[in-house]
Amino acid sequence: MLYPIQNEVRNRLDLSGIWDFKADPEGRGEDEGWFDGLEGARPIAVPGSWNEQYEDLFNYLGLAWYVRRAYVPAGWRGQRIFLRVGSANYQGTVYVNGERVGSHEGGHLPFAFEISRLVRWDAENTIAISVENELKPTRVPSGNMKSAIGAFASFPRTTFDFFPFAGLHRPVVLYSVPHVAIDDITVVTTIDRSEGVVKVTARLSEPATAGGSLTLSGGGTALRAELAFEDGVATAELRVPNARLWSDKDPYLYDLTVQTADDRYTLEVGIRTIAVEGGKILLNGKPVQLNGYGRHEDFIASGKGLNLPLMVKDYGLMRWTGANSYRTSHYPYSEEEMQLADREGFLIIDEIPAVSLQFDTEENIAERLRVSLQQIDELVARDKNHPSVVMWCVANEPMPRTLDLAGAGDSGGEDTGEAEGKAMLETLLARARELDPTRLVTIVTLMGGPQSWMEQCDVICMNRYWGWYVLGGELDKARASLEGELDQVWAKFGRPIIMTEFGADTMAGMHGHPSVMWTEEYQADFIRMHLEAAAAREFVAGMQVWNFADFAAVQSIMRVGGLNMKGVFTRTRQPKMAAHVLREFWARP
Ligand code: BDP
Repeated sequence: MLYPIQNEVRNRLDLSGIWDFKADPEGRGEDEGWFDGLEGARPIAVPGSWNEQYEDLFNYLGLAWYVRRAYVPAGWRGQRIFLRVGSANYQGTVYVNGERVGSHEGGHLPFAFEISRLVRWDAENTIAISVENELKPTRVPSGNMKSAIGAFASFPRTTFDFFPFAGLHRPVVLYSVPHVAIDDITVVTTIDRSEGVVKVTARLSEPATAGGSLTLSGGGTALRAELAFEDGVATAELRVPNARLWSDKDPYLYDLTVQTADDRYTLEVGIRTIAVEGGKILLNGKPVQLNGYGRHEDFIASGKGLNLPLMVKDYGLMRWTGANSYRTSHYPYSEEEMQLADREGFLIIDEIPAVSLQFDTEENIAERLRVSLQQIDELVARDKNHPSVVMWCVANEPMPRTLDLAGAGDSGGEDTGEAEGKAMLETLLARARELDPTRLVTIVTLMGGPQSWMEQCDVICMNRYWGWYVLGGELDKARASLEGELDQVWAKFGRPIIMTEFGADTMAGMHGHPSVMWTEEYQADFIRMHLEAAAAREFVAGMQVWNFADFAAVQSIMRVGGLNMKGVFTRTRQPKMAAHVLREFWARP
């Protein structure tokens, strides 16, 4: 799943823009041939969520159609042509010139179909994509669960705390490649004293025997190796003397080019290693702290749609607070986001959309397992070459049937689904580790969940809300509970701990002296308390505040105005007092 690029042998045409759009609540489009064009269509922006573009579509999660026409440039003739969708949430189906080409499920990862035989060279081509985002118990993440009925039910009925935005969220692109193309590249870097070792495996689109070359350039270095493809696969190793290592402080990128007789692909490569030793995470053999945020792809009007100016601005704001890290809570972010992280030196915990996994019936668990494994496969295939990605996260807050909020490690003899959960979660961890033994793997755990679910994690990632959902308003007691739990978990596992979530809803502009819940003062005190507790513990290897910015959640009595207000910044990116506390801790000269 190489990112489509433009060079002298490859082409790329971005179809972002205004498309025709029509909701299809009765599912008539396929029978009525809507793929040929939409009657009574309205304009819609791609990328973007439909929910934020039209008021009547705000809560619409059913089927909808996107259509546009495009020429394929004549210069692409003789090449293989693909249509690639960056993200269609949740299920996307592609039609070209009236023919159904294929479908993809899972809302946050790219998919591409070859359309060479369908292309018209002498006329415009009609491209249609239907997208459907129904909430279902078997999907990942799940919705419309029976258990969600009751006083804490939300609308829409998600199992997760963010708005289920729908639509084409990332660019749709046409691209072309030579007939025998470079299909995949895997880069693994290690360090041998002052040398950087770059091991590259390249795969062709055919099992051919062929020659090729590999070059690495940057910082005055230019290295070359031969590639001998057998059965379409070749490997080579380059040793970079006095390598300039990639890190959060110096995110140096080399250019790596794979060249074959017909094709050429260049990607940016950072030479770095990531490992764990005792209570430390080691980047290039040296301890590093992962300070930053849990985030969301979320903004007014664009919804979950790729928003490049916002992305650049957010990196600036994160840096301003001194952050060097974030988690792609709770789904894979755009490829553009990952590229920027490589360039800006952010350390990423890269997460699949397995948020709030529940362990109810055997059939549901089996289906969610299937989808989650597919998402791990696709995520690793997409992101494996990003130096910024240091850890795979295979689940956020999997949910036992009962919670042990007092932290006594005892469920009172009830069946919490611990065994089923452990089996599924360990299967997910094993898959990520098998696909990529060079990175760390983890599960982000829920407050009061079974500790046995952490056993196979390289890093213990904990979401904890001492002082908010538990002991709200009592920060002294909250601190004692937090410290007690951190010490207990360290004593038990002896592995680095990252607090992947801690946060307090805060209404910007609301003040209190003394500070009370929801005021800016309370959030500032709450965050200070957590950072102090962490600073006193060497085994805490990272602190990620929940959340970077206020974001759209679902409607419930817990979410004022449908927003989760735990942001350190407002939804329009103005700092709350807490941002200054973070600067004090993280951005000190
Ligand atoms: C955690 C979830 C996160 C929520 C957060 C909260 O991981 O998605 O938004 O709590 O309640 O449980 O704010």
